[in-house]
Amino acid sequence: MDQAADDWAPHSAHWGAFSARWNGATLDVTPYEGDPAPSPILQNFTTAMRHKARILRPMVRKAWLDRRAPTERTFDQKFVACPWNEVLDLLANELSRIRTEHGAGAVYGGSYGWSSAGRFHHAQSQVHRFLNIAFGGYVRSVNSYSAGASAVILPHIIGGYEAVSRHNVTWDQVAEHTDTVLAFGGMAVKNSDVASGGISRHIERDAMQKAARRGAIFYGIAPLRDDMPPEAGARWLPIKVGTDVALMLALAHTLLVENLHDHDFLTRHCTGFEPFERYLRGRDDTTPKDAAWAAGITGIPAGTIVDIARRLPRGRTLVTVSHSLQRAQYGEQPVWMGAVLAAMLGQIGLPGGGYNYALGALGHTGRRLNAVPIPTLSQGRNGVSEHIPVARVADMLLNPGQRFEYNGRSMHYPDIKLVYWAGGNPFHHHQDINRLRRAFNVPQTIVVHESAWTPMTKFADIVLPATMTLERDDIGAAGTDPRLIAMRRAVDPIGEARDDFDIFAALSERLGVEQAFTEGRSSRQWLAHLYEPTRQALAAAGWDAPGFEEFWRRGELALPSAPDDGGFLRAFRNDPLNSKLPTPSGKIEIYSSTIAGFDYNDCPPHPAWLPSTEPPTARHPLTMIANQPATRLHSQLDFGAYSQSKKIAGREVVRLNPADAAQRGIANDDIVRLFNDRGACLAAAAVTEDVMPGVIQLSTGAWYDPEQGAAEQPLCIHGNPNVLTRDIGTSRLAQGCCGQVTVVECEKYTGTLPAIRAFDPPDHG
Ligand SMILES: Nc1nc2c(c(=O)[nH]1)N[C@H]1C(S)=C(S)[C@@H](COP(=O)(O)OP(=O)(O)OC[C@H]3O[C@@H](n4cnc5c(=O)[nH]c(N)nc54)[C@H](O)[C@@H]3O)O[C@H]1N2
Ligand SMILES: Nc1nc2c(c(=O)[nH]1)N[C@H]1C(S)=C(S)[C@@H](COP(=O)(O)OP(=O)(O)OC[C@H]3O[C@@H](n4cnc5c(=O)[nH]c(N)nc54)[C@H](O)[C@@H]3O)O[C@H]1N2
Ligand SMILES: [Mo]
Repeated sequence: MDQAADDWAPHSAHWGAFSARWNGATLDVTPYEGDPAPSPILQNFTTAMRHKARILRPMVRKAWLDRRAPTERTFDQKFVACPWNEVLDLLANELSRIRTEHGAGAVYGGSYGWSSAGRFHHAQSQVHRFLNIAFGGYVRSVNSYSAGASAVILPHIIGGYEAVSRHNVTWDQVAEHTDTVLAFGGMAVKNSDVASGGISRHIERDAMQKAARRGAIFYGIAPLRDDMPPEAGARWLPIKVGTDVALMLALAHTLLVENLHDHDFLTRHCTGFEPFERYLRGRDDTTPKDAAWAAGITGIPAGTIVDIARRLPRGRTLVTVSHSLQRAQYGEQPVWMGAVLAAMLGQIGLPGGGYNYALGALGHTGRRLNAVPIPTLSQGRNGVSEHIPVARVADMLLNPGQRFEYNGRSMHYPDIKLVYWAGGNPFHHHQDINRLRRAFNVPQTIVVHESAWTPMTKFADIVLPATMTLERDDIGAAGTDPRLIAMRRAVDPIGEARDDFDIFAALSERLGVEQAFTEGRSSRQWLAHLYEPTRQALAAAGWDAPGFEEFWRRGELALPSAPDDGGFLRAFRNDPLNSKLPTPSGKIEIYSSTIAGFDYNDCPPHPAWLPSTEPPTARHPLTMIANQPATRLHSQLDFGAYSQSKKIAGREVVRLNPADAAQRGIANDDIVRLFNDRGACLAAAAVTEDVMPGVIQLSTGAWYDPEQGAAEQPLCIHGNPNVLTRDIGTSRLAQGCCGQVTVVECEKYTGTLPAIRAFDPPDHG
């Protein structure tokens, strides 16, 4: 399966299908020809393959090898190169030791992260399969950083997260039917650039443009103007961050007092409107949640709120709520209240109307599902039952044995001795990095598979070099993309890098369970094996169903789509008695008796306005938005050409409003220091009216680069916002991540500018 040097290899990434050709030094990249709006993120590959940040050989932290006490981990610790045979022996012995002394429940294998689009060499699937089948299990994580709060609240109130976000209103319906879109958190097309497993057609921009040309009005309710694409012609409603529930309540209040709400829908399809109505009218707390009340909280004039409310019932209205709103304290509330607002309008289940949580947040949403299954690697059964909500990882490591609440249950944190990570970057994705550093100093051993020297690898004990996607063959597929891509190898693996699968196969052999892990198949045989269920389903339905070799030769395969049927919400609308929702009442729950039974004051039994416990203050007057980056996927390939081209003096760019900049004497391209009580970082300023006053935006993904020699709170000299964010759960209900917003102050930085070291390999003998 090797490529001849001048061949274009079809391939795929989470940010798009493409072809690649190695020219001996860099990679030529051509987007998939059928993609109407390919993502510029593809260009990060061009210079990445032989970058100095790549890991060439297995490495072991010197102090860990010596087992000297104390062995506090740092970001500039020394490593020693170790031949594969030795490092695999060492690791197999360490895994056996931990299992004998502490049991499999002392291993944290949550290993959150996106890794690569290929469905076989998907690092997270591989590490989970290895720990389950070859090791006997591990402490796992549940839910995601993406949808931590919504994945837990949605099933209580309307239905499963996947169904509500991915099998609901499509972009075709929006283009054709929708008159008004209330986009809470916007629908930035830089976000739908990305879809896990790959994406062959970026359709969002065209669909919004088509709707706008038809006369549809998009309200971009967000702190940034560019949370909506220009093609949507959106009306920008800059809203104070974290106050969306107040606006939603005021819209609902106006509908109620002007009798514009759909009584019939509320009676037949919903439960619990009465207690919510009391709250809305302020019967118990003497505060009606009306437009004047909300204006003071949101910064949106009362007249505007009333006008918008009156428009909503006049045509087909869609309410969307982005992931970002729930990646914040009390994030359950906007997700719930968005559904209740849509329920009052009575359009849930109609084409292009109702409620679609997270429409446009990723390239999976607003599309038809495939009619056939995609290749999926089985992860086996986990012998350990203990788990944590994923964003509680630092709490777990710091507080073994401590009890915590989650979704109505009282649980406790396990005592973790070994952490195994493959395909994720916690020092990218987790909040409050200074706290995370303390947490990752607790386990005895940290093992990481990576293709590049991320901060997580520099902090680890055993670092195993993994191939990058373009260095191996795989199959790219997603449940809402109509193309299966033969991801052919385009470049030879760098240095001694190995596929994650090969690493786990070699470890399984040392643990005496190689056959169980590999099932006797080579990588090539696995690809053919994983392809087979898709082929069989295609053949059974009479579709083009070539054998694996033929698929591989062609480079891609069309998959049929299921009908655009509105999913379970359409069925429920049409027949609420026979197509009940999977909630306790079978209806939309405006009041949840289940949640009432949990008795959580941080997640009341109906949606409510709960202000953040960390509001802006005189010391930290700015609200920082740490949103998804436009120039890469999270922290992946931050050293790549496109991501680097958008930095200023090598620093990540922070955007702020001219008024806030002027107050602080900050001009374009100035280096600034952002700080709060948790930490500080540098970034390069871009002054723009596209950011509302009082808000400062620093996207995630710049690799953490702590100033050398500093103590508890080193300055990140590159611009990682997670040195500033808060490491708390959204509420006791979901315990989701709160990374999206925090409060900071910002000042011009006049010190000497340290050189960026984030992409340098560590010191090694
Ligand atoms: N402040 C703040 N923080 C956030 C967010 C936010 O909004 N604000 N968003 C959160 C969200 S939604 C998410 S999903 C997370 C994302 O967090 P992550 O998924 O952890 O971020 P990535 O940078 O995608 O990390 C993937 C890693 O896998 C590695 N990798 C790629 N391919 C392979 C492979 O084949 N093998 C191996 N072994 N490794 C591979 C890459 O080099 C990279 O380091 O971040 C979260 N963090
Ligand atoms: N290019 C690119 N695209 C991506 C990703 C990436 O790394 N790069 N990551 C993908 C992943 S894993 C995920 S989960 C999704 C995440 O999808 P989202 O969470 O929706 O994306 P974000 O860009 O973090 O946030 C969207 C916008 O919400 C706005 N916002 C923040 N707080 C508030 C608020 O309180 N109220 C209102 N009204 N608006 C607010 C911000 O201005 C922000 O730009 O994105 C995906 N798409
Ligand atoms: Mo995410």
